[in-house]
Amino acid sequence: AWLKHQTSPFKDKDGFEREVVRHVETTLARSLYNCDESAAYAACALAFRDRLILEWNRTQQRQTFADSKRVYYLSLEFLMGRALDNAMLNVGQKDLAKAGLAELGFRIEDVIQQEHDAALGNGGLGRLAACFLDSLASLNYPAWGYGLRYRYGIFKQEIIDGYQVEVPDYWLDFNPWEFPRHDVTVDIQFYGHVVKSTDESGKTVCRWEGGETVKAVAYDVPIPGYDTPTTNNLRLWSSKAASGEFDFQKFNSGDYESSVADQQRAETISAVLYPNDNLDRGKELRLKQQYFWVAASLYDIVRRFKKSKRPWKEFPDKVAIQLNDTHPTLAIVELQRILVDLEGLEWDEAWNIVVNTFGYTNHTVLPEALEKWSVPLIQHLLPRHLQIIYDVNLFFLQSVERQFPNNRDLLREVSIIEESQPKMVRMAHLAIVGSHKVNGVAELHSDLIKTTIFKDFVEIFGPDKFTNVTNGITPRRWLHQANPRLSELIASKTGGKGFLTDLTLLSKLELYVDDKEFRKEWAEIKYANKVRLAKHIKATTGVTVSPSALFDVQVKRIHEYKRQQMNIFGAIHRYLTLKAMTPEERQKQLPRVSIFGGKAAPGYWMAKQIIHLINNVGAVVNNDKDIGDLLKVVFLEDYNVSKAEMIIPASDISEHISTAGTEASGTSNMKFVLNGGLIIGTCDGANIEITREIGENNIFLFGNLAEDVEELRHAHLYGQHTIDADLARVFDEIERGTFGNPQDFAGMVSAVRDHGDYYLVSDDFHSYLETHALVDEAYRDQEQWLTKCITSVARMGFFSSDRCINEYAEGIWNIEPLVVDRDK
Ligand code: DL6
Repeated sequence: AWLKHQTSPFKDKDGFEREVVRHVETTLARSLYNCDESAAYAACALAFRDRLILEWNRTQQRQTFADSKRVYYLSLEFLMGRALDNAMLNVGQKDLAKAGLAELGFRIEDVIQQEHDAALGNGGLGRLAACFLDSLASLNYPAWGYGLRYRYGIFKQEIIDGYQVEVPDYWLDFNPWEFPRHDVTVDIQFYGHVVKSTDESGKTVCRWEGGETVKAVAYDVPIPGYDTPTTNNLRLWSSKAASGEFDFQKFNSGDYESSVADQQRAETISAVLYPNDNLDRGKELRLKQQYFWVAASLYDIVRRFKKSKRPWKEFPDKVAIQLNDTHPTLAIVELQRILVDLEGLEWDEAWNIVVNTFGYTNHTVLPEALEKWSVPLIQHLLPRHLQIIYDVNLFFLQSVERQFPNNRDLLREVSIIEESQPKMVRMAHLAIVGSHKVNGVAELHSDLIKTTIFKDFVEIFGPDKFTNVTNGITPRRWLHQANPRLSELIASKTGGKGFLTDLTLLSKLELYVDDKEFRKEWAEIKYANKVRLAKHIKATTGVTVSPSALFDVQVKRIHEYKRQQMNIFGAIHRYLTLKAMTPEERQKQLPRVSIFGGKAAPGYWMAKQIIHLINNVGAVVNNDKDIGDLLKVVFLEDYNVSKAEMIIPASDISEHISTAGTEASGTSNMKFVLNGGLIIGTCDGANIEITREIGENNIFLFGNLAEDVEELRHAHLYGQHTIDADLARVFDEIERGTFGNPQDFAGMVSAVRDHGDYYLVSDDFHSYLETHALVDEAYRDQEQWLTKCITSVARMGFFSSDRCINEYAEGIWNIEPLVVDRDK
């Protein structure tokens, strides 16, 4: 609807081409005769960027004049992927660009492929933040994202001789999507000491002095909404030495190395993304990153608020800040410091403002991922913040004591400070105490946090402070962009592209589930997507796979709790079963391709073993003449957002098989179903709500329930457990050396067999195999399978990140969209 009022699109194909040529010849200083695909990408991106800038500026002006409440989404990770395709689709001009590029001699697909992924995140948490930015803009909410501009995003993964090798991801050599704001800088202080004094009225005043200063420089990235002029801002901070480029005095005296040392030390802060997913390592540089980023962001937010000249008590009426996990929790302390130390508010008045401003999203119950920082480290780096944390804790514990007198156990449990050696600051506790709402990311997860890790806080604050917002995904990227033909087919049956902004319209597809032509086209699209993936597999791994085989996909970070080990043990079991068959029996089996992808954190030894085993199994199985097409095992290198856009639409069945109660939500499960693939999964995270929406008949659930996990683990510890017989066969084969040196996999095997099987692989293995047998059986009936796929897509309306953002807006942020009326 907006397009007809749009003021900044290309008028026509010729207008677009003229802009591309202009950028090639002037901005890039190249002639059209040596314009390759990478130059065509650069020029095309610059041409679209020029258009975005106009709407971006107008959006910021509009939001400022309207003086409406804004939400600020603080996330240490934004896993954005590529921007050009998204920008073209969101402004509704991809077809025009395709035609224009074709006239200039380029295929749009090849041009799009030139772009480097913006990979400033590890996995689900960072990608969720990116989906949220898309929904916030598409729904016209006044919103800013704040993050760090890492010079190196998540590493690139190469597989060499079956092992993961990490390569740095320098993604900034050409990035047309960011705008350095050299005029928007903030000095960030570290170390130093606190000076106490008394003012004229006798009040104690604290001042943080000394230490060192680092400069934060803003880089802005436009976030275009879909079919709306709203273009929001993602502000990423980069660190620089506060004192300028380098120390001239040292340079002049010949001390060249130390003349640049300050500069290098400062730049280290935003140099690299920590490559851990669901793991807290407690490194000083990470804490520096966190404070650097939240301090710069808060300075910026406060500066914007102060321009309005409103009284401080109105701050929460104009500002909502969402903490994406505990990484930005220091923002709570920083705002309290600003209000009390710098603005002179009384403690209670300030604290009231703070609590009403912040919301905290928890994304995990895994103990190893819950952040804690050592008190001595905070004392050293942020001395005034530590004092504030202690005061917050004191007042909190005093109130708990009043509510539950003489309960020392409770005080110890909920204290922000853990009385360990050294003492630790529990960031989740600080985030809960300093926020007005705490949410989990799927129903089971939100229930679990209320009954396990945060149960005492529910007693203290009451249940209303704790809520659930089930995650969602943007249908623009994860359907329209990733699977354009399916998107078009859906549009043709649901009355146009409206489903892209109201995903519940997918339900209309159920009317066509028996429509022959529709079904035929649906099946053709899936097949074409599989052919495309098969080509990629051949090109990158050398393995030939048949697009008619069942494509079984597990792509996500490699983690024991996600249980890729169970998947590869299952594939070994399948291989052994096939080997034991007569050729006649084999002929009756269903061909399958087991596709894996995902990165292991560089220091996660077990995850690296899993990758190695997958590759070694592939090397054996894929070259076994007895097996042929019946089983292929492939590991796709360097899984990232743009690869996901190709892999997900090609899946028949995907695996979401975490130990029950460990995966907070998962979001790729939603992406796979939305693209017409079925899933095999445990009763965990959002799988449960997906089942409720699409129906039990359309999903393959297996395994123990979250409520049984504790008892099973207990049984393992006391030796009341025998290993599953099929799994024992698999282990025997590994130990026989069939898949390479058994020593390489001894850790994986013994974790399950001898060391408590914490992730319950053995407990779930039997039902996992049985359920895969059901998958085979179901896939043989292609007509039934297709019905399941179409029905499932029709029922996925709930999982749009638009629904999710509307829930946050209403239940947590109390913000309204700023609707744009171009007719006025
Ligand atoms: O909420 C987004 C995403 C969930 O879908 C995943 O289930 C969950 O594992 C992930 N959590 C984290 C936690 N990391 N930290 N800290 O990445 O969040």
